[in-house]
Amino acid sequence: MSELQVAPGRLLYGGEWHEAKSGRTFESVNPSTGKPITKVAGAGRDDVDAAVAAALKAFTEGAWPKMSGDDRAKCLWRLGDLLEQNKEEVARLETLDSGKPIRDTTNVDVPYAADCFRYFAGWANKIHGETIPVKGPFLNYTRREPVGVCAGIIPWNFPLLMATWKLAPALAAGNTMIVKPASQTPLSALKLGQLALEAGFPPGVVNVLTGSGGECGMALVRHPSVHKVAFTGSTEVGRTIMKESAETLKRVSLELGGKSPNIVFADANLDGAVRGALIGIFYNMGELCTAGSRLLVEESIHDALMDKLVAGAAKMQPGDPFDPKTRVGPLVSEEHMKTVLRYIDIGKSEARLAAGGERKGNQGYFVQPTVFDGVSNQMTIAREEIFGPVLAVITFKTPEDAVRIAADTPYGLAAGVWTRDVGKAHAVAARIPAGTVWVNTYNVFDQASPFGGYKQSGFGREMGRHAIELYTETKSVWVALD
Ligand code: TAP
Repeated sequence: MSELQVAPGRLLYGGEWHEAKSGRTFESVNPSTGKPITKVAGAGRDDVDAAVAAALKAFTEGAWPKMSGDDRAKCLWRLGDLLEQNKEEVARLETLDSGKPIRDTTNVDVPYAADCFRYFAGWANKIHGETIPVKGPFLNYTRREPVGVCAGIIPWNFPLLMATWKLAPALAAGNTMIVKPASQTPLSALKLGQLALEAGFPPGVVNVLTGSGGECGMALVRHPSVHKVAFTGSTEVGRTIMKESAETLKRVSLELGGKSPNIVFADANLDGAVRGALIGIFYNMGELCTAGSRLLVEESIHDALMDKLVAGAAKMQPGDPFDPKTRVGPLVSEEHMKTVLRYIDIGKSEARLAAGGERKGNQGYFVQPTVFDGVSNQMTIAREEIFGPVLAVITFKTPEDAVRIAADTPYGLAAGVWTRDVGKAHAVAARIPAGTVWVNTYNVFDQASPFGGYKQSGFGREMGRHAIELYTETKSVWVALD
């Protein structure tokens, strides 16, 4: 892997690479083998102070927020192009660090990230306010201005893409940002920082700090000169971030966990629904906030669907993520694998194991695609986010029943509805409290379409014009006309 140059061991801020002030480093581990890949710097509070100072200087004194939207757009577009030009290297890095299959990092993560930078390049010169017809001899208009220094705190399941979803709109709107990747998967963010320098972003505009959530992440959240925190990760950490941000009243957006219902009605195209159920839960090893982890099946088609589902799950055995044919790789870490296996044990005691249920091999963190049947919505495996390849099948009798079970969760990130009845599809989609509802499909995304959660899945919408709103403030200007 010598040709994978990722500036390991260093932090990016103020346009330069720095050692951690404490000299601390930590290892990033290859989840396919359990062996270390490289060491990266462990940023502490002093490093956060230095990076925030650089980002603040770039925001208050630098060219970036004052630059024309056209010029900002050119930088964003160049970064998209550079990602595309370096697609193979970035995809390999992401696969090595996270265990995501190379076919996904090559065909989804990197191209989607490139597209996202280009999409938001298109917004950079279209961010404007309104003229408002107020009473009296006044001209009143609004301006949409960047928020300031933003911190993007990133999970390990889509390391490059989640960093991009935050950076692209923040930069388009004229903010500066510090990205903190997850400790398990720091490498693609470092690569992104390197490409951002090459794309010509001024010093201090794009900064990357590797370090632990408890220390580096928390220092960013508490820092008085960080004006906004954009977080994707667990609901538990999201709650902590919200509490800690209250002290400095930061703008906060949270994309959190899910326990998404995927509802199959008896009139659905059964093969399509089974494909959707398999992709819904096993894509990205189930390490997906939108994972369709509760499969709600109308009672009359249960047996027919289960036969196909179990056969499909058996075909999705995990394997070497660098093999282009592999669709399911290892889980991200030993700790996470143990958590998932613990949930599988709980499932075995609560419900009927229909497929999988074991670790695969004893090297790397591979877990078989697992299906539990006869699940009730009150069981632990139906209530808690497992974030792994574990599906809970629950039956229902009527559409009312389906909607009630679907909504009976603290989460509200996504849902799927499978039916040939167009009226039922729209009615059910309207009644499910979730930020995204897919009808006769699952896990499709586009940078133009807003994404985010209801309830304990968070708030704020990433992507589309909604993301520009997340990264701008509205100023109202009054001008006396007499
Ligand atoms: P978390 O453990 O929540 O970690 C996410 C990020 O927060 C990491 O960078 C982590 O750093 C950092 N962090 C941890 N504690 C922190 C603290 N006290 N203050 C500031 N930052 C802190 O989540 P994860 O395990 O990486 O990701 C899985 C979770 O993310 C799942 O719940 C999943 O549903 C959710 N997720 C949601 C979405 C959307 S869009 N809603 C998308 C992807 C994932 P360290 O790595 O150093 O701990």
